[in-house]
Amino acid sequence: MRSIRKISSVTFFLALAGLVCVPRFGAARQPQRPDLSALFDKSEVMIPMRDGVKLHTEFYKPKNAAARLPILFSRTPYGISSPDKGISSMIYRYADLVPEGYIFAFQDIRGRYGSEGKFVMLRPLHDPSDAQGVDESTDTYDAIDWLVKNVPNNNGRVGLDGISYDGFLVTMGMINPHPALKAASEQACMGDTWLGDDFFHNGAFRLSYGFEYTALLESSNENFSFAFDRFDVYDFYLRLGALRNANTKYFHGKLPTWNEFVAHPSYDDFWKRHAVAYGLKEPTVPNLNVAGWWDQEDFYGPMATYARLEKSDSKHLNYLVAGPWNHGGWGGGPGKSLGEIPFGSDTSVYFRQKIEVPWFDYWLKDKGSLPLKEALLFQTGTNNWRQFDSWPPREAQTKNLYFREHGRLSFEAPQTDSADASDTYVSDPAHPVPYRHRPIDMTYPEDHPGSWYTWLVEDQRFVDERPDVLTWQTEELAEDVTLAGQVTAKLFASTTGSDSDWIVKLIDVYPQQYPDDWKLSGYELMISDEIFRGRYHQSFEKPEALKPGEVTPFTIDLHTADHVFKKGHRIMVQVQSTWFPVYDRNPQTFVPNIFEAKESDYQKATQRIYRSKRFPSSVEIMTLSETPATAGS
Ligand code: PG9
Repeated sequence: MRSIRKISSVTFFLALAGLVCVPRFGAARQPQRPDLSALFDKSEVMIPMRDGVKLHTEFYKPKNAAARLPILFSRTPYGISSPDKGISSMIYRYADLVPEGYIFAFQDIRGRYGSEGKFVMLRPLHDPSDAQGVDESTDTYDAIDWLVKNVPNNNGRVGLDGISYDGFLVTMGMINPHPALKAASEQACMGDTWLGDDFFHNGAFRLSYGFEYTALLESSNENFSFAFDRFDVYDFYLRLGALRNANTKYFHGKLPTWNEFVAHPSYDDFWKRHAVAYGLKEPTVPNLNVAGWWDQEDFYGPMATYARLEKSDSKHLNYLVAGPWNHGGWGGGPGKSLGEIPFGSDTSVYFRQKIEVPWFDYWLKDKGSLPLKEALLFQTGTNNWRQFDSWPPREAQTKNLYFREHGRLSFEAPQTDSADASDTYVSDPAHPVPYRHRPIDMTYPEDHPGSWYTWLVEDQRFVDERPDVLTWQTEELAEDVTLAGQVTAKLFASTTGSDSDWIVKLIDVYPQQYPDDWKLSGYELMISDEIFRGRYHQSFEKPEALKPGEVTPFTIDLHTADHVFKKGHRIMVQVQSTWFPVYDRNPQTFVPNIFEAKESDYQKATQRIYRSKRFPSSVEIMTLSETPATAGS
């Protein structure tokens, strides 16, 4: 395929582990790190699966280990081997576990890098009536079976750990698990790529992510990077025009996942079978779900997986940690800040040393005690770790922040029904609102630190002045407001078009004078956010046109948050209809399939957000007056 070039896989893990400044798939600057190779004996094997396909695996045994040791196992599509054939860089992700005494095993999944077989993106579970069927669950089972039988001096216990795609593989490994699997930690697994993770959110297509990630994984059996003809991809995607041009101009029908996007724009069985909820009915092994509050890729997944398993967690196997991180930010580096936002302590080090190490030591080595009771969350705004018995907290109260006249946001509902109790803007697909400030570089740049990793904490002032972004905000708060739990937008809106996107952002506005950190003066920090594609207001399965001019209620899940809006700050809500190019542009004219829309379908529309007694648009938040116990720092 033209327009793509091959790049090294090794940076993915280094970047995830915060060991290099150029993240994910870019060319690595050599990290400063201890050389762990002298500590291990490396073995490289091809492990046969039940259908005869062999998967490339490396395992690392500590030299001269006196006791039998557990195996920490991680599977990945991103390539396990170092280019120099030395020690796998994946081991540096687990540097804090090394002194504890673990055997580390890493595996290339089916069809990727050194493994045989065919790669299938987020391969769903096989049809149970097919006795020969394979999937990531059976592959994990077969690999664990081989490892416990063949790796010398193992203690018969295996832990599974992984972030993102590797976290999805952990979750699949928990379905019909091997008896030797004694502990798992799914971290930022994608729970549902149509409802809330990488590819779609509430039916809105993640254009730049879907485009670049599909090219990355499906152009070859190794990572490839789409070669853009310009730095600012906002401009690239705008020139791409209608979505159907992606295949016409670039992919030519050769990328299976892109073709699936086109074939399955709505929430049909294809997406449901890919969602982890499909196969994961109850907890099977102790599992630590890990999420980052500002994860730009997979925040929905770990929170939904935790919530789902919690419903049947009678044996107390299901746990949750959420911290102030971007995607995988806990896996390396200190985690002392994200973008401009400081957290007062090394939150990622705390996670690795005080939570992850004790977690695996407890289950795999009978050592110590569990580092958390149920849910351990980092409260942003106050920068504290806090323990919860349940998440969301049962004792939280619901309050609504109502959109009011003159851009005010208030806990008091509107009392009148005047005809003009609404605010309006024109949404123009030809001039979409950028989701981060321009120039917008590609998702995983190779040669410079990209801004994808921190866009969720960018100062939202960069769109404040746009006429197509509406803003409501409170007065300066007279006392702290503790948000703990669910955030839900309840919009009453109309459009002159017949389809529309609604984006809602809940923002913490810092005081205009902020001597603690002057560069944060007046900063607008997003706490919760989400998009909703209007055509799905009745059903995610069956899209329906909106009736032009008709007031329609939209309920948008903005997920959970644990945040204190401090005294002297303000709470702000913004609403807009484009967030480009991370999301494609809604044509604003209803068409059966947006992937097949024509250029002429993309039309301006006038949007109206109501704020009357009858149509009281608001953001509902869960608040706490009591502060649960602080856990540490
Ligand atoms: N978020 C990545 C992903 C994208 C799409 C599917 C699966 C995973 C990742 O970081 O692995």
